Amino acid sequence: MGQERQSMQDQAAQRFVERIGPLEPDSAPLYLQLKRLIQDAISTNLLRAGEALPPERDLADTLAISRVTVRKAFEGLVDAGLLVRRQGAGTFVAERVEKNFAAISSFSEDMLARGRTPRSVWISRTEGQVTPEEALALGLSPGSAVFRFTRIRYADDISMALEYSTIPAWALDSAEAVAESLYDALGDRRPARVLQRLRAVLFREDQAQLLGIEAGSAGLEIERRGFARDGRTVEFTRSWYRGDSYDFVAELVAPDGQ
Ligand code: 16G
Repeated sequence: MGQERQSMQDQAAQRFVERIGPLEPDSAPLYLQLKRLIQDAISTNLLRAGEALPPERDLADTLAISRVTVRKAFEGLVDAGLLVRRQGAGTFVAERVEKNFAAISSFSEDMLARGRTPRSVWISRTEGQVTPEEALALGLSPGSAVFRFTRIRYADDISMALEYSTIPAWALDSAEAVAESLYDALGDRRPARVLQRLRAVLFREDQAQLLGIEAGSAGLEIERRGFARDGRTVEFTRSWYRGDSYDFVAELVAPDGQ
């Protein structure tokens, strides 16, 4: 490799290190520190989706650490879905999933539309009686029967969200009726109109463990109340989306006459 090209690559690695910030030699293991620095830079959009990372060797030289340490940090971030490797081309910041807020869609539909495979791990699937909070959200009388579903949602093998859903018993034949997609199981009772509330959240330890992310990571909680075509409330779901993987996009139009 020509000296000139090598020095340009060193400069690129140097600029990268200036952006993500320094390692601290005497604190946590270096690969964990590097992983955290890159992760923070992705969460805050300092590193953009699709951006190339410097080659492992250049980054190792610039940081004066071993290449194995850099590789370990990169591998952790590839496993977490934040970086992708492309054969022969290098390592890149993964594209974030853009969720359109102008249309009602299900998690499965969102993922399939992007060529990803939706998958869920069930935490619980139960039948019970409404809690006071659910009764208010679903407009049900005390004592009404509901189904509750708690799932970890994945795109391919990357964890994306935790979802806690409560569905009134009239809307489904049984809890087992929900296989992969709740909206498929609801069929023509799936929401035709929804009300949503968004809130910034930090993942608790137990939730972070389920998603394989660090406790305290930033996320977005979306509370959805869904109404069937006949006007009845058919869904009360709290979705906790990973803040480092999702962008929420909405098209807004000015009111008439402006
Ligand atoms: C989405 C919905 C959630 C719904 C789920 C159904 C948002 C914010 N949340 O995650 O309310 O229960 O899709 O997905 O859009 P499924 O049909 O794949 O189970």
